[in-house]
Amino acid sequence: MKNMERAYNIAKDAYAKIGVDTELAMKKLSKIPVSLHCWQGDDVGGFENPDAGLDGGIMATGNYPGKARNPEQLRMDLDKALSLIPGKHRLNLHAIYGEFKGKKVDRDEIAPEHFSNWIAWAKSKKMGLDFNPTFFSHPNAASGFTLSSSNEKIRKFWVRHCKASRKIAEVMGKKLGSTVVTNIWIPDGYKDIPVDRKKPRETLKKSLDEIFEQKINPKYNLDAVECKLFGIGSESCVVGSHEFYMGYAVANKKLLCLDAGHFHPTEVISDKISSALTFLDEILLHVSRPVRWDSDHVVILNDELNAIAQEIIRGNYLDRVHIGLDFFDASINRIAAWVIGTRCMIKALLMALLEPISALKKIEQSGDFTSRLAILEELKTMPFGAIWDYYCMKSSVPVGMSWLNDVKKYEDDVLSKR
Ligand code: RNT
Ligand code: ZN
Repeated sequence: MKNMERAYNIAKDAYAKIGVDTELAMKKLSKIPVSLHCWQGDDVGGFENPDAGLDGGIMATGNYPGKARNPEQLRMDLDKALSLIPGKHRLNLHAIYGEFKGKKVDRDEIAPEHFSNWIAWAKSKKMGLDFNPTFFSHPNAASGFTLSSSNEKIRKFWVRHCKASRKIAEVMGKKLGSTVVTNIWIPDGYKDIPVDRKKPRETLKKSLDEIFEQKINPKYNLDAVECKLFGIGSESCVVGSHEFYMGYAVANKKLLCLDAGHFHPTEVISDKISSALTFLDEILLHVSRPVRWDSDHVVILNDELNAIAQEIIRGNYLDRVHIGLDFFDASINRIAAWVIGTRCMIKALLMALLEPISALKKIEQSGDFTSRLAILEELKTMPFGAIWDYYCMKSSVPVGMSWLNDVKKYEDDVLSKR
């Protein structure tokens, strides 16, 4: 404790010398919510049918023991993860995580009552919720097409599902006094080269228009649309592409969801944030980590994560960017996955908050790119770790790697007995 404070004070002075107020940075950081995705806790399984497999071109590989099998377990695991993460955050739920009490409730029949336990849980923790209709792992998605389906019955089913989801989100927003972001991601696409790319895209537009005919107060719910380049089994054409949803979001004042794993391998979402926000009021991020064909590895503190955080902070976009996480790894302890990914996101935000931004901008505007490069590199070895440790301590969560002991103990006491 003493050493940590000493280290903090030395670091604080070092940052003060370059014009950075570490206290202010930590204060700002404590107000940035990250939306934790519930689906890391059970490999995107949900509670409709515990034996149903995951489809839709996404995949959780691995079979690490102890995954949550019911809502109580998932909430317990989330409680554990949240106790190891500094700050106040949100929970992002998928529609398949409703509590149906063994009853068959089809996706177009889901209602707020199926989420009342989640709402009560969030309320007790003063947390906000976010929401997602689930367009995969369902017989009506088996053809690979949902909102862009040429089968009118199927298409209408998914339109109803999405409308029901937005109604649930509205109630969540009202009850929790915190705006819900409802994100639409559909898996629709072709494995092989299609003849007609136009028809499914026109159909998708029509479905979205029908969904949004149902007006919901933006105080309670905001809608986002998530684009993707390809999925497993939709390698040749994804209906909801970047251009499609960028266009749709701009034309209809929706949020665009940028998932870090949904673009060409050398394309990065950090470079898209300021472009998208030139034309859109708000965006949603799915912070993830693409590796080869997989778009959903656990987030780590890499260059792109830093760049994402820098773009948000340098652009002063905090009230226009909703930060959500999206990864699922079933090969490691699932609670650790949440903790690692979320702590990394917060670390990246803190690093970005510790930059001498206005000085750097001035240097850049003056054309002194030599100083820009030199300073950006020197910043990398500033004593960031001391600020991070102090922030964790002040937030009453474990400092450094000590959180791992908590997770291991929880694994022994709880997970290994499931
Ligand atoms: C899939 C999308 C989508 C999902 C979640 C489960 O590629 O990223 O966001 O990961 O909805
Ligand atoms: Zn995503």
